[in-house]
Amino acid sequence: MSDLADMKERLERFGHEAVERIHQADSLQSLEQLRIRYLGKKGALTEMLKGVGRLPAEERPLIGSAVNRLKHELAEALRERESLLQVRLEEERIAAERIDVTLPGRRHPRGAVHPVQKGLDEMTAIFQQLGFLVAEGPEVEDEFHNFDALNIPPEHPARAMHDTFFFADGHLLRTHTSPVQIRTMQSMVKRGEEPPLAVVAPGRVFRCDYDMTHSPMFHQVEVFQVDRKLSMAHLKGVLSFFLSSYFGRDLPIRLRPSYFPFTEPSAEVDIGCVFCEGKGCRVCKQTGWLEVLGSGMIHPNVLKAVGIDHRRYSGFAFGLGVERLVMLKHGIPDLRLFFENDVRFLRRMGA
Ligand code: 2U9
Repeated sequence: MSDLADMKERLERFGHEAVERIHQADSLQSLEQLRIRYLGKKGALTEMLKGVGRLPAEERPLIGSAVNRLKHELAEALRERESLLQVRLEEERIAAERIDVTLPGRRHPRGAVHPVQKGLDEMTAIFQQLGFLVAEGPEVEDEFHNFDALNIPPEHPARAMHDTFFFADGHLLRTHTSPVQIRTMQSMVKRGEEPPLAVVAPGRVFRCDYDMTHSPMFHQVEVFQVDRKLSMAHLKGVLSFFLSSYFGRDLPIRLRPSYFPFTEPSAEVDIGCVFCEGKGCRVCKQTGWLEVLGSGMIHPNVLKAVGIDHRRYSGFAFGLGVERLVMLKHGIPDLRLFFENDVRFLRRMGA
């Protein structure tokens, strides 16, 4: 075999092998390595072309064009393989990103208003319906607004350390929402205005007390109205409307004489037992009545403390514990259920 034929054969074998390797390259990286190996500056084909220059003159055109053809052939094979690998890469990416639209959706558990907040909102709305203004105030109070202005003197047991959370500087966590009423009346007087004034004060209150039926934090709704010639009859009318609205049916109510420092006369308010309809059961201790709130005519000293003339004006007031009323309405047996945040309870209550 002549040198020329031998050279051509080796060239062809080399070409076959190179094309084969290119076809087998399975990544763009390995393909790039092959491109460098064959067509790079120091690549095999470049070296071969340099070698063509050293051949006898008559062999140069033949071998030279064969090397050039091979160079183009390999370049074409590299391009082809590259676009194939790119398509494959794109297909893999799409396959990995594919969304199965038939999968069931992920459920986002829906939140709900806490039963205590719901009760508070419902109660507040009933008084708004009657024309009462909603008032809110600070949870950290001073002794004047929480006690003195409400005719609770310094030696009164309600001021003792074991009932009230005090701060070192003499401030305290309000033990009722009455200070909101005091502040509302004060700002009315400050504006140079006179009663009538009708306010509902819903909010969080704090007492250092914790057992089966007491939580150190609970909620109150307090209501008061000041005007000329208000009497216990007006009090009873508002109470009766409120309690029947909240419980969603006509309820008998009764007032029993009682004592609170901020009201005179004072009365505790009962409703006919919602569990036995007044026939007598375990919950009402066979009395047929359930105590639901405290009330009375605003004490003259309270009106004096805020600068309202108690000879011209009178007022009624009452306060209720929201948790207690929500428990009675929904037959909830234990106060602590409100604060444990067990979702089974919260869901049952409407979540
Ligand atoms: C002003 C004057 C008087 C509000 C009143 C009660 C009676 C009462 C309790 C019910 C259960 C508090 O949440 S509870 O523990 N409240 O018994 N509250 S009279 O009297 C006021 C309020 C504001 C200016």
